Amino acid sequence: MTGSTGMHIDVLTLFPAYFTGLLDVSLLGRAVDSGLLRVDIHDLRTWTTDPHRTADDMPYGGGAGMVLKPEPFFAAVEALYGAVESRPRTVVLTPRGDLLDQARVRDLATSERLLLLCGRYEGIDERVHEALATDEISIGDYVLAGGEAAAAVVIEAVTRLLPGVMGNDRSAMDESHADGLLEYPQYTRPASYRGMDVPAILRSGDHGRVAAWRTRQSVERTRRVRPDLYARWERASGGSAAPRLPEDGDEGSDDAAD
Ligand code: JF8
Repeated sequence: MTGSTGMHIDVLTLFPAYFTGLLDVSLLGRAVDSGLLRVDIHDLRTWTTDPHRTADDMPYGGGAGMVLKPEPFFAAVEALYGAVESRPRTVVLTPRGDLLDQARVRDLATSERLLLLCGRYEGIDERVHEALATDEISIGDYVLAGGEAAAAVVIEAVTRLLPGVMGNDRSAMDESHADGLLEYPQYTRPASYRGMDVPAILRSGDHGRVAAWRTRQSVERTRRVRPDLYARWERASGGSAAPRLPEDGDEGSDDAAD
């Protein structure tokens, strides 16, 4: 890994096999191969001490299910980072965490090192949250069986922001006025497929009108599908690019104009 631009991510999990393959393909594989990203997956059981390598125990106070013991997490952190003073950004993936959004992803992407802690069963002993976590993050309001899928989401979202991982087109676009809006519709060949035509404006060669059409599609789609994002974008941008469209069903008038 390069010292200046690379990121080093450690993952603590009871299921290291979950990440097999993930780091070999596509964007993540390329980032690893080009030295921009290093990911070390660690089996939490490495830091258990009993012959059965027990990582969980019954919850104090009773109740169904098991809780991950604190000792293996603390031992792992001490083994991986030595002095407790020099610890990296440590993210516990948990349904009760802050909802992950792109601002948080950008923030995490500025770290040189990340440690991702994955729980299972009923979760992780609270003392791990208190003493080791710098961040508690949830990827959405639905129930997973453990933190691994959420950790994979964090790794992918962060990696695509690392300098050199993606093309410059994308980076420029992320900073543009369209930041915070949903994507506009994309088409490729053929121009007509099973009776469905690519909007004529996209084939007109008029880059100004194409850009205006795309912006309007993004704005309108966001307003209809994600009013929460739309309100935030309007506040952030002053609604600069937001001339109101007529209601649903009138979108075709754009295309007819060509
Ligand atoms: C878990 C450990 C999660 N958005 C999310 N839904 N569910 C989870 C999650 C995370 C960790 C554990 N069950 C046991 C669920 C996140 N992040």
